[in-house]
Amino acid sequence: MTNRRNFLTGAGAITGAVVAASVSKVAMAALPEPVLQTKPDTMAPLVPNSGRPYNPVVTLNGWTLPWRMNNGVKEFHLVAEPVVREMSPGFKAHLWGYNGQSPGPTIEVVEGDRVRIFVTNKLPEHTSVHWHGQRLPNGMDGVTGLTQKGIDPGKTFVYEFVARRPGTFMYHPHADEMVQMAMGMMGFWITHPKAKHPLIDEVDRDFVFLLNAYDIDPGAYTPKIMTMLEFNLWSWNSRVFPGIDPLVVRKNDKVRIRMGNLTMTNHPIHLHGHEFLVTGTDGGPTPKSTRWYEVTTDVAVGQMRQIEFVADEEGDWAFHCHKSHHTMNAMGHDVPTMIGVDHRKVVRDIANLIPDYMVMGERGMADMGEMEMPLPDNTERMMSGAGPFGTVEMGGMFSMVKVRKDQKPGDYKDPGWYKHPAGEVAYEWTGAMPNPARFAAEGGQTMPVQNMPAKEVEVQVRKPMGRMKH
Ligand SMILES: [Cu+2]
Repeated sequence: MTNRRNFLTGAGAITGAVVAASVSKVAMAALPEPVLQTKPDTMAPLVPNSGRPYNPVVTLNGWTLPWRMNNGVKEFHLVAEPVVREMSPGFKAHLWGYNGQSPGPTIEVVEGDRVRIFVTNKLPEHTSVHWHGQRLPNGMDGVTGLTQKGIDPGKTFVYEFVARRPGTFMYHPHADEMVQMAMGMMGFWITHPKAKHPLIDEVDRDFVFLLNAYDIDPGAYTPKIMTMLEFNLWSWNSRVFPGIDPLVVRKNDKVRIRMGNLTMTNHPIHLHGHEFLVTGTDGGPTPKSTRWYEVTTDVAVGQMRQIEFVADEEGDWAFHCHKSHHTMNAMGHDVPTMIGVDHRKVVRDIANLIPDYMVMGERGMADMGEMEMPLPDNTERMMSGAGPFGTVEMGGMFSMVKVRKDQKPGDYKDPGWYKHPAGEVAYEWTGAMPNPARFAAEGGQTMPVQNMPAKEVEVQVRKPMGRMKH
């Protein structure tokens, strides 16, 4: 899957283009030329060519916005506009975003930088940009109606402030928020420390992505904006597995991953094969005395978390949200739980009438990963991803951390599948099967029930998937 695409196409793929149409050329003359991106590829880190140096981040399936230095001020130009986002190969969504993509480009600056951001609105309604988590003058906080007038369609506003504290931040509209965030308007912001910081370690790899969610009916292109709970596409940077690029690292690299949650529910993010420390939150780096090792960290709504670990175990390690419905994509069918129901006779009878008839789910849902079901155009399959041992049966918020000893420093190209050393893959047992030893029941110790049901019932587990809306 990832091999089908060019993982890192380099800075050359960032195409400069002057925004045309509703904003006049004269008005734009004094502004930095907006840089647009049309591809969903993970772009090479943008090494700073002016200002203080730093180790740039890698935005998963995204990119960093170039800037212009103007008398010591870093000038950026964001264009809020409708965009087409390929959420995974062959599945496109009509979203709103910035500079050609959703999410918008990552903004990277250094603690102490004076930053000026021009925001041009090419949406059909007003907008604003809130710089989530920043210390800044109140009037630069971007809350429409409260701290500024909305930016009307065709207008450009200027935000200017000093990036006062190092850390992990986000940006998003604070105008018609429910609609604009449901449509994909958001981006990441990193403020690097200006000098060695006692709580911020230098790392070899620094990845960033936003947790976001959409409700797009199978076959449709545009998200439903009124949805509060029943989202059906759980994405990282507006991509769903198998469209999310792997996080490629060299063995023994120190790795930092920064995540921000702009969905309406929490996401317990889980890494296989390694333990990590939460080294930062929305409020900046965490004091060392508060850190403990985990393999799952919950990222609540509106929060940011940065995790760090040494990648000292080679392999293809799953990295995903631990809510199982968040590692599946949209499904258009009503699927009752069929586990344990033997349909064979019924199917044989119906198949006599309807030759293509099939039943889903009587052995679990894994068959769905392999079945070539006819789907409406532009529909992401519920779970897929061709792995080295078959279908991965995942969707949504799922990727891999690929740890390789021969990966070069600074090389983020997908190395392909891990080649397991002989004897290190789970294998089928073909020897004799001894009879299992079963313990005698040790019941009779529970507290007596007062009102016993008239007849004993054996409960059948029914998975909560009535409408397959996760
Ligand atoms: Cu989740």
